[in-house]
Amino acid sequence: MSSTEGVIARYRSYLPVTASTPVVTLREGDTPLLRLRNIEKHLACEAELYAKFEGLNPTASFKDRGMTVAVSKALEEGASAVVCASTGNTSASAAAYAARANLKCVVILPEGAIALGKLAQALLHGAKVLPVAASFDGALEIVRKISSTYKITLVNSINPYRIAGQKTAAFEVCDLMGDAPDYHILPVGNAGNITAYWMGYQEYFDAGKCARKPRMFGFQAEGAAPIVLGRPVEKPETVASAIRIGNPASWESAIRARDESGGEIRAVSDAAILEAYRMLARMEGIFAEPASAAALAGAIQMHAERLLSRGHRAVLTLTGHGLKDPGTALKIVPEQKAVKPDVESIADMLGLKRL
Ligand code: AN7
Repeated sequence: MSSTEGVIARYRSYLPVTASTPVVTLREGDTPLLRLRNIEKHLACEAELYAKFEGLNPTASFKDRGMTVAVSKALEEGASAVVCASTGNTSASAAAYAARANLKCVVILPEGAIALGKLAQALLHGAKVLPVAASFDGALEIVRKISSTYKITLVNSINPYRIAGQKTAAFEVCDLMGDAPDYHILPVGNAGNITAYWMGYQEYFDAGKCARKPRMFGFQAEGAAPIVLGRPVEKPETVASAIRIGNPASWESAIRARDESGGEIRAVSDAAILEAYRMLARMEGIFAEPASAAALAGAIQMHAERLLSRGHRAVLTLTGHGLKDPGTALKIVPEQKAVKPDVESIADMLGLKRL
């Protein structure tokens, strides 16, 4: 079936849907896999680096792959409302898919900690947005309790339908490359996505659709690295607000993905994240959000340790679009000053030579 019909239509036989499941889709998935040749050259990296740019999903993050399945199943099961906690992207995606399904959507957000674009999305799609004076982890705790006590369906990634939908990204990587890569590198927050990719690669391998499985390398931000530290972080802090998470819900399954694949979960600094963020934009024309850039910061760290060698292929998931968080971009570029609206002085300033 055509890839332009969304991930449920494309990968139906791998997903927990039946002929009677009402499919709620915005035609998510089918995102590009882009070779990062300029960055390879700049780093003198002999391995091939590819970016799976998930910022090109309908609400501009990878969350849409899981949300199409979670919201379709919620509708099938007769729900009238969905709820999630979020660092931003889950709320934007839940709000959009709920709008399309005529479901109410409630989002509980850590107050003042959400990138502007994501907040605008949730609000404009008509979600009931409730900021709380808590971290993401505190917000998730509330959502768990509400959904286990009241009639409202949880659509965070503890909902297994979310993970099922998100595993389709691994299928797409294999379909596009002809096999699984040697390494799959991605940011880790609540740890749903690393869980989902590993599930996807395993299922594709078992189905004979790929001949190998990648080593999974997950990267947390240094100030929000509970899995790396081996204990929850009470006050997670990082410029990458999407992964400002101190007690990931899918902790155990992330560790399984790491260990079963022979991979690692590591940390990268905010400085390295911002450097990678800038590199993607300037060297490759890819505007990804800061959390996504943690994947490239991770690849750079692996390259420095000579983990990526000639003949290796590494896929980096760039989880969300940079337009979600224009504030961070504007903070790290030179301030713009107005110039005189005069051709001669602008040409002078640019050092242009006359024809
Ligand atoms: C851009 O939206 O947790 O490890 O509430 O938005 O699967 O949590 C977002 C997470 C990486 C981490 N990159 O993925 C939320 C939320 C971006 C993200 C992650 C998120 P997980």
